[in-house]
Order: sequence, then C-alpha cells, then structure tokens
Amino acid sequence: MKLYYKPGACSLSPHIVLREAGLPFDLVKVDLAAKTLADGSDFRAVNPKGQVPALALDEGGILTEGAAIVQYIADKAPESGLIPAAGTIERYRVQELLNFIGSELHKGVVPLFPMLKDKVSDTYREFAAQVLGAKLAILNQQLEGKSYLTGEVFSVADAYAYTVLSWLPRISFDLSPFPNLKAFAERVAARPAVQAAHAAEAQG
Ligand SMILES: N[C@@H](CCC(=O)N[C@@H](CS)C(=O)NCC(=O)O)C(=O)O
Repeated sequence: MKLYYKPGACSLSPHIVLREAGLPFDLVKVDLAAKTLADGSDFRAVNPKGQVPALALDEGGILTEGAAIVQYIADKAPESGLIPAAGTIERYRVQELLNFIGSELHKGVVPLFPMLKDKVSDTYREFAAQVLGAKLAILNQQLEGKSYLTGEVFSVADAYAYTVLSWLPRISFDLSPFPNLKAFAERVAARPAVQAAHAAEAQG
C-alpha cells in the first residue's frame, strides 16, 4: 500500500493506523498547495479530489476519505484490535465516532486556521470557535473514565481524534476546560506507533 500524505495533515490518522496495524506501506508526500508530487507530476491524476489522505491499494485502485481508509487498513489486520468486527454494534459505535470527528471536528477546525484569516470574517470565526468548543465538550465527555474513546482499547477513531486535536495549538485553542481531551492527547502521543509516524513525517 502507498499512503499519500502531507506532514501533520489529516493523513496522519491513517498513517498512525498503518503503523499500529503493523502492515507494510510506503509514504508519498504531496504538495497540497501545488497539487503535485515530488517528481512534479499532478497529484489529481492519483486523486481527482486533490486531497490527502489517499491510499493506493495492493489490489489496485485508490481509496480516499480518511474514515473509509482507516477502516480498510484495520480490517486488513483484525488481530490489531483497531476496529470491531463489521456488523457488530461496537463497529457502528466506531463509525459513529469517525463521522462525528470528520464532519463536526475536522471540518469545524478548518475556518479557524490562521492561513484562512483573510477569507473568514471575524464574526464567523467567533461563531466557529464557539461551535467547535461545544463539539469538543462532547468528545471530552465521551472520554470520561476511559483511556480511549470506546474504552480501554485504542481504535481507529482515536487516531483520527488525536490528529484533529493536534491542530488545536495552531489555532491557539485553549484545551484547559477539557482535561480528558488533554490527557487523551498525551496518552496517544506516547504510543510508539504515533511517535514513529511523527518522526517519519518530520523527515519527509
Ligand atoms: N473528506 C476528506 C477530507 C480530507 C481533507 O480535508 N484533506 C485536507 C488535508 S487535512 C486536504 O487535502 N486539503 C487540501 C484541499 O482540500 O485542497 C476526508 O475525510 O478524507
């Protein structure tokens, strides 16, 4: 498999999952602004959406959308415990989380990124920050009394939530009202697979 990624972007989530799963893969860095690969070729020829993550599959073809990609990887390594079996209520719980993280948190942070400051009004930024705070409070509550979002076992939802939380310092978002999120982010950051993913992305 080949993971198309940008350092620190949402592609960090499937990158972590690949390492947690212990599966072989290659990393391909994307210049998202130019939509090019290192050899100058057009990334949109790989993924017409022009977005990371994108996963080139061993059986051929490209899988896009982070929530689908992490489930695909985890299902390739069922012994990793990264995702419950398909069809169980526990699986739907993880899918519920992935969707919440993707649609409410991931896309909720974007308007607050400093690089978009000129494109987003102050009024909208204030509103977006308020909404994001409310959604983070829900995630904080979900973690009450648990090490990870679904309990004591690290799942693909944790990799995605951790990735989005890792952006909060960039938008100067104060996590102190959410002690469970802070402890969770530190717990996930300490996992060897996560440290290895950060190290590999820093090397480029
Ligand atoms: N719906 C996609 C969104 C992926 C996404 O937003 N990727 C960002 C990086 S975190 C990106 O590629 N941005 C560049 C662009 O949209 O042109 C998913 O969940 O995988």
